[in-house]
Amino acid sequence: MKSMKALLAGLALAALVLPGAAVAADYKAEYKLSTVLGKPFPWGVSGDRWAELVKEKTSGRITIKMYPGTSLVNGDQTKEFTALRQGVIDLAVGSTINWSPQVKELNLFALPFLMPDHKAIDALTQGPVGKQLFDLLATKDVVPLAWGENGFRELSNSKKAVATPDDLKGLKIRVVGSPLFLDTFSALGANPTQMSWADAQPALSTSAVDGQENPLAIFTAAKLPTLNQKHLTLWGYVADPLIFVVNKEVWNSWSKEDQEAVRAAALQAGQEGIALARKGITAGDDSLIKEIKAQGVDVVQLTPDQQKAFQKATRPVFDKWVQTIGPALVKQAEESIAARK
Ligand code: X2X
Repeated sequence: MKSMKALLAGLALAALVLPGAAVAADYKAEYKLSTVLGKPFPWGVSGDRWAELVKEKTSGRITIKMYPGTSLVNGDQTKEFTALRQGVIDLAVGSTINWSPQVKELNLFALPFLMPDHKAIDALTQGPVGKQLFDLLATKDVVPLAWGENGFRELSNSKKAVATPDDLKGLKIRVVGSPLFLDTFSALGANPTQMSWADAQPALSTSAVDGQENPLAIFTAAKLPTLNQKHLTLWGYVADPLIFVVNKEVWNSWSKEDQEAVRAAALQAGQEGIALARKGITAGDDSLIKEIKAQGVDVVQLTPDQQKAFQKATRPVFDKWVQTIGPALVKQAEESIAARK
């Protein structure tokens, strides 16, 4: 009896002296973070930065390892969200496009010509639309923490300059795994084919497909001009935000203090990542576009009238997908964009 008391007193003392150790006992030695792209792509830099900031802000209590190439789901980007829900993935910095097969509202960002500029993206992610989408994600076994950015997706191909929908006729274009993209490119008369990013690069290099669409930071970092992509059209038809999330069970296993550290780290990494994703592609700083031209790529910047022709051709697709996404959410998005500063 006496020794039991002593033991309990000793345990209580240990808990007082070593609170960190007591908490850390239910923590995993390492948490798995999924991304499609690693460094030096802005996407990979964001994931890496999140991991680094978490380590710093939790004094090493939480260690995150990044798995780029969506390797935790064998490269199948469209399975990432499901794996995250199931706990196969602990955290992710994921694309709205890749999660849209499971979360149909995320197709919002792929509505052709919804967002005219970067401020329009911010009006959505930082406004009521962003909040509604986070509330929705929170009902799906994940805790959304911050927005990042993949970016405006520009069109490239190996065959010819594209300035009108007619120029796209018959071109074989690799698109991401969301049916909305098939509809958009079919409406433009192209021949879209769905594949993962991992499959896209060999398909471009062997000319199994003629073209693709991705943000300019990816176009350059993946060296697409060396994969026959000599024609680029700046049309800004859709933009893809990224979302920082944690699996809910994992989140619940952390102390309040650590949860807030992980959230603050995500917000900071997200902000830095957005700045990086926009570097060199704005009116104020178009250095990346200049760099692309210097690589011998023929760059077509659509005039507003030329852009309208693409918008008109894809309007039926926009209208069709409003029904899937939800008319109220799309209306809120259009209002937020119209009111942007
Ligand atoms: O597959 C793509 O095109 C990429 C890398 O941009 C996404 O994951 C959405």
